[in-house]
Amino acid sequence: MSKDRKVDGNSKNKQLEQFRVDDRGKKMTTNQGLKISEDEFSLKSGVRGPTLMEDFHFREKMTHFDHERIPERIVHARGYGAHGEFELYESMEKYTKAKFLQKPGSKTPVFVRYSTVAGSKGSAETVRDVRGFATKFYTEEGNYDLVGNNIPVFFIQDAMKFPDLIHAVKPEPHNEIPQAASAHDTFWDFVANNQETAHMIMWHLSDRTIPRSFRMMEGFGVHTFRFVNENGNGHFVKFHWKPKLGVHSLVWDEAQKINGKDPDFHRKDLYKAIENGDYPEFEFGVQIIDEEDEFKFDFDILDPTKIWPEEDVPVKIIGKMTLNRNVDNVFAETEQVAFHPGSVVPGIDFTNDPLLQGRLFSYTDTQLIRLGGPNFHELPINRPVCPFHNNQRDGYSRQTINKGPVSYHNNSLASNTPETSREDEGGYVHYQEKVEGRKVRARSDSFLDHFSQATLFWNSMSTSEKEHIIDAFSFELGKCKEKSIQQQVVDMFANVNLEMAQQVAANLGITAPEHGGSSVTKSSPALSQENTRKNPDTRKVAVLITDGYSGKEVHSILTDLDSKGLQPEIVSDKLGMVTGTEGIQVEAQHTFLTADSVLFDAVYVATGDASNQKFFEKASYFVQEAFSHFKPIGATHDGVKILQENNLLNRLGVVSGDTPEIFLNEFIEAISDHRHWDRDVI
Ligand code: HDE
Repeated sequence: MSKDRKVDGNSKNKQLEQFRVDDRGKKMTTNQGLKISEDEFSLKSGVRGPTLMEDFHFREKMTHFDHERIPERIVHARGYGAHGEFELYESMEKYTKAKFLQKPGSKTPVFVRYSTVAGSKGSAETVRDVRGFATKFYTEEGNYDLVGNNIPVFFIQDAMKFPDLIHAVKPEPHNEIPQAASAHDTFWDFVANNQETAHMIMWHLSDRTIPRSFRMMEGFGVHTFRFVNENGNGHFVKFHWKPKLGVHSLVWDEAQKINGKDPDFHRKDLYKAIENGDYPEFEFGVQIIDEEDEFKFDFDILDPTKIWPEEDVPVKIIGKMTLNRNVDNVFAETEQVAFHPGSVVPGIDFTNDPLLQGRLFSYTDTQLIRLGGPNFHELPINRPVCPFHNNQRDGYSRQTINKGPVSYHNNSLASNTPETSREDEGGYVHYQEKVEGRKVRARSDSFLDHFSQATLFWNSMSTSEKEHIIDAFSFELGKCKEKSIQQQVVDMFANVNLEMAQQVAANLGITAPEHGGSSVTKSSPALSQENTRKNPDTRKVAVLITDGYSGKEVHSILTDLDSKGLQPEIVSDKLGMVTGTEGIQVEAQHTFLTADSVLFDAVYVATGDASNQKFFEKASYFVQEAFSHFKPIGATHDGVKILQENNLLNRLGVVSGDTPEIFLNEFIEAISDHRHWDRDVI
C-alpha cells in the first residue's frame, strides 16, 4: 500500500487527512514559515569562530530536538498500533442502545494499540508478558475505548494494589535489572504474598504470554461491564476478541532467541501483514448475564480474577474488526493515542468491579503528564469523529479557537448553549444502580476463592501445555535468588495442583510440598490453545536452497505455497539469484547470517548441489533448531538427504516426498497445525 493513501469512506481517515503533511518536494522553512538558505552550518563569527546567539534557525532546530521525547507510559510502554474498521454482524438492540451496535452491516472506524506491560519503550517484544489489546471505536456518539488485554483475568482485585504490582514486576530499583521480565525476586515475592494472583499466574506462565503474533491473540475486556438498552434495562457483559487465524504461541527458547535476532518481531509482523493486504481480523464476542442471575455462579461475577467459562456462558459473536491501515507516523498516532476505560457511549456502563473503578481514575491522570496538559483530546488521533462542544478552555497547547465571550453554564448570552441533551436525544445517563453500604476499606468475602479457577485453567490444559507451565515456573523461579521466595511460591501453587508444584520443587531442588491439591475437577476446553482455529494463512516458510536445486519442481512448489496464502522466503548461502536445473532462478532474500529458523513458522528444504558442504552444515543446524521448536519441516528432492543425515525423516510433523500434490497438501496441513507438540524432542 502506498503512503499516499486515498481518503476512503472511513470518517476517521477523512479527519486525519486534514492533519497529514507530506514534506517531499517542498522548500525547507523554519516553524515560522521563513525559507531557510543553509541547514548544515551554524552561524559563526568567522569560519573558525564561536556560534552566535542570534542564530535563530540553529536555536529552533536544537530546541525542538531537545524536547522530542515525552514520558513513556508507566505500563504498556512498548506498543504498536494500526487503523481499521469494525463491522457489526448482529444487532444488540435487545441489550444495548449503543448506536454502533444496532444495525447489522454498519461500520465504525477503529484504532488498535497492542503492547507489552512491563518493558520500557525500546524493550524486546517476545518477552513473557501480558499483551495490551486496546481498541478505540470512533463512533458517531463519541469515542468508545475497550482497553483490554490478551488474558481474561487480572493479577489483583482492587486498583489500590496496582502500584504495588507494577513496582514488583518492573526492574528492581536498586540495580534496574531485569528489563521486561517477571523472572525475578520482587515479582514472585509479590505473587506469594498476594494470593489473589494465582489464577492470572497460571495464564502468565502458559503459552498465552508468548504469542506468535498480535494477529494470533485473543483479546478480553477483562471486567464485567453493563449493557443498557433503550428501556433502561441492564445486562452484565464481558467482551472478547477472537482472531480469525486462531490463538498461537512461540516456544520459550524460541521467544528468547527472537528477542536477540529481531527485537521488533511482533510489530514487523503486524506492519508487514497490513502492507501486504493480509488484513488481521478479529471477531467480536459478548458474554451476557441477566441481572437476576448475578448471584447464580460459584464465583462473584464482579471479581476480575474470574472468567465466565465459555461452556457455561457462551460467547456470542456479533461483529468483526479488520485492521487495514498502518499509521503514517508512529509518534503522532501510536504514541500519542490516549485510551481510557471511562470513554463510553450511551448503552455501555460500568459495574462495581473495584479494579475497573480504580482504572476510571488512573488513565486521565497519567495522560495529563504524559501528553503534557489537558488538551490531548485535540490531538488528531484522539479526536472524536463527531462534534464536541463544552465550556472547557485554555491549558497547554490549546488548538481550538473558541469564539465569543461565553465559557460558562448556565448563561443567557449564548442562549444557554452549548446545551445539555436529554436521554432521548443521546445524552449519556448513568445506569441508576441502587447502592448502599457502610464506608469500609475491605474486600468482599465473595472474592476470597483464589484457587478454584486456577485449577480449572490447569485442568483445561493439554499435556504439552501443562509441561510448558511447569517449565515456565521452573525458569521464572529458577531466576530468583531467594530460596524462601521459591518455596513460598511452590507451596502456594500446591493449592492449584499438588503434582505440578511437586515437579517444580524437584526442578528447583527445594522441599516438595506434601499437602495441597484441589477438589475442582471441572475443565473448560475453550481455554486450551489445542482447540483453537487452525489456519495456514500468512505462515512464513523458510526455503533453504542453493545452486543446482531441482528447478521446475521446486519452483512449482514455491508458486503453489504462495498461491495458497503462505509466505515462502528464500534463505541461501549468499544473496542474489540462486540457479536450479533447467536454468530456473529464484532470488534469495536472506542468508544464514541474516535469517534464522526462529523467525519462521516452517522450513522447506529444497537444497541443491550436494557437494556444497558449507550449505549442508548451515541447513542442518537450521532444520535441527526448527525441529526442536516443534515446527513443521518439509523436504523434496535433494533436501530429503539433509533430513536423512539429521535423523529427522518420518518424524512427527516432518513431510517429505517428490510427488508435488501429495507433498504440498501434507506440508500445508502440518503448517496449519502450527506446532507438533507430541514430537520426541530432547
Ligand atoms: Fe491499565 N493502565 N491499569 N490495565 N492498561 C494503563 O494508562 C491501570 C489494567 C491497559 O495502548 C495506563 O495511558 C490501573 C487492566 C492497556 O495506550 C495507566 C489498573 C487492563 C493499556 C493504567 C490497570 C489494562 C493500559 C498507562 C488497575 C486490561 C495500554 C498508560 C486498576 C483490562 C493502553 C496509560 C495503550 C495502560 C492504569 C489494570 C489494560 C497507568 C490503575 C485490568 C491495554 O493509566
